Amino acid sequence: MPRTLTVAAAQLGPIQMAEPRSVAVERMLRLLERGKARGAELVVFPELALTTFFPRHYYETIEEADPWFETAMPSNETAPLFAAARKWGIGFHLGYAEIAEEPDEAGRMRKRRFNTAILVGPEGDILLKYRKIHLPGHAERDPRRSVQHLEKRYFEVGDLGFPVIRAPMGGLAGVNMGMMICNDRRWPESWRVLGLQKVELVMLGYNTPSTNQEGQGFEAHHLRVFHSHLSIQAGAYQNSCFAVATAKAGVENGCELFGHSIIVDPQGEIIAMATSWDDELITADCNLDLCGLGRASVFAFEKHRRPEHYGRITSQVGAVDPPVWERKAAE
Ligand code: CDT
Repeated sequence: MPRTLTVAAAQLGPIQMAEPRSVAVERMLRLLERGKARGAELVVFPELALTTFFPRHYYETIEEADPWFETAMPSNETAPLFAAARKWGIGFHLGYAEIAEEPDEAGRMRKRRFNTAILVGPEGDILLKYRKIHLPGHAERDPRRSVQHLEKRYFEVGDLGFPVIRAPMGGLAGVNMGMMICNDRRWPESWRVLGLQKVELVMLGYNTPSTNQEGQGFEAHHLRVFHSHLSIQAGAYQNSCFAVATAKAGVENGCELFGHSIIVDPQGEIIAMATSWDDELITADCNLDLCGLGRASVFAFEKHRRPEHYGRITSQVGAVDPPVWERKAAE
């Protein structure tokens, strides 16, 4: 019997600033119901799924942005998602902005803000939490940009690493599941840390502008989606896992985000893709045994990895100049 899990990417169309969480949750419940009808056992919602992508808006004090954050999970507003998961026996992945009253690295209790995702099991338990590590953008208002990307202002770097959990999902007794969020997908380090924990299914949500907002050189529009897919397909292939990558798409208060949510198999092939930039559910039956092929051959880590030569990856952040070649004096 193959170990098959039916997964869904529940892409969301735009959420405008004025739209309350209850509207987003109502739309997500409809997608969950559609997922149930199509046999999905695990539904993946996007990054910051409950609100507009607020880091594009500048607030002088960070506290002014607090209304975009959740202080509890579940909350009154999100409880219906947990109830639906229990009623239909479906797991789900949800991205949201989190405020936690927690000790920091120095042991000081304070309000901490993260770009977070959780994995909820079919009985409504939170099985896994991840806090985004690769925060893109900038911390101060950038007058050169027409649209801001202030994730470095509103969020701290995640402190939970890239965790993987083995838990029952759908009809399977144990599935190795891990998460990353949006920009993390562009960094092979994120994938490898999950791969080193035998991840079988990576879930990720994203909010990606469909044009380059930085205005530092030309980037053709089609490359935006290409780079997203390239990163996800490479990550899945090189770590022999499935990936479900779900967008928030469409025009939010004049700012366009691309869709093209995908489900990718361990060969790196796209096995389902969204075609709209609106609420849309795509599904795929994932035979998790397919993760075994790469792991037993080209990506048998235990046989082929050479960590003694990878020191720079963890000891160095920026790139350094190589030595300059010089002709050796004739002997
Ligand atoms: N949300 C998020 O992380 N977005 C970034 C935009 C960066 S622009 C290349 C992303 O990597 O998609």
